[in-house]
Amino acid sequence: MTNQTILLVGAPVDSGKARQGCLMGPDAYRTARLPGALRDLGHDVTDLGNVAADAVEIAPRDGLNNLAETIGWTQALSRAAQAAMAQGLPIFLGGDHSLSLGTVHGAAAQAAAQGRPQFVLWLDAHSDFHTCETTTSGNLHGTPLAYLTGRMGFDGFPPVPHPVPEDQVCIIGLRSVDEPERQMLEASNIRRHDMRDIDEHGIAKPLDAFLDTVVGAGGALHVSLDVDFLDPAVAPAVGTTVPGGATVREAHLVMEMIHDAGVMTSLDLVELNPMLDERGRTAQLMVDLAASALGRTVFDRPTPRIL
Ligand code: 6HN
Ligand code: MN
Ligand code: MN
Ligand code: MN
Repeated sequence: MTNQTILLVGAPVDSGKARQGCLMGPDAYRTARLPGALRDLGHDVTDLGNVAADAVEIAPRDGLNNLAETIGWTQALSRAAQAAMAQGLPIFLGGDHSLSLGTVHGAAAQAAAQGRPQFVLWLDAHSDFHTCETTTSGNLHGTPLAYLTGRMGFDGFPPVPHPVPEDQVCIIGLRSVDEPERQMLEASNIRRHDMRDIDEHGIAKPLDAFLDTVVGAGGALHVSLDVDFLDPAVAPAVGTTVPGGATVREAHLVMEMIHDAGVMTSLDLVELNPMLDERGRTAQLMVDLAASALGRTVFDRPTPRIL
């Protein structure tokens, strides 16, 4: 396989929801040996350390939690994403899913500068398609796909000059969608595959169709992997578990197919809360999935170390 230049960018974002702990995610991935796992595959890996949020002053808004802080992260991570993408393939070590407000914003700007269409694969139990007006939890980790596709209702956030076209977004793993999200999704061209769809038809077919579109368009693909895409039985370390998620092999197959398509240009690992983990097993699984997306095959897998 071809060696890639990989930049690890820590994004210890914890402002997107009430339960704290995702700020420890970047160090959990380092401790679970993400850099070593990628170097073992022959990649050139640089850890750029953690990004810090911009200081933003904006009046709090009723019903929205940690608005100023989340805007500060969005600005800082958009810049960090653009800078890292000019050097290689960034992996953003989250942090909760509100970090994608910034990472995809920056990725889309970089793709536009290169004249490439931006595609987004969202692996999640949730659609994260609320606006600041429709959210009932007030948790901004439930909003990035609405922001990034250019919806109204994000006053105070950076403008979105390069919205990702709806038909270039694919969500896989859905099993928890709020009513306003459902209505907006049904009125949209976002491609979406819920767990029933996966049960009936398998995960490979819809993914293959999406990847073929990306390849055909010469697109840049941002992959956003939420821990809760996985079944809570195998990935307990997340605050928003929903039963009935992807199996270990389904998730690896997704990552292996992404690698084979050769189109991934940036990756988020989000929502890991190490406080909720069991002996690091969720962090380890996320590291293994990232390795699959970067070329590890079944035959490369060593006998697991006993931790
Ligand atoms: N995530 N729809 C719920 C809410 O609070 O808006 C859950 C959001 C989950 C966010 O998956 O990153
Ligand atoms: Mn999410
Ligand atoms: Mn989720
Ligand atoms: Mn194909």
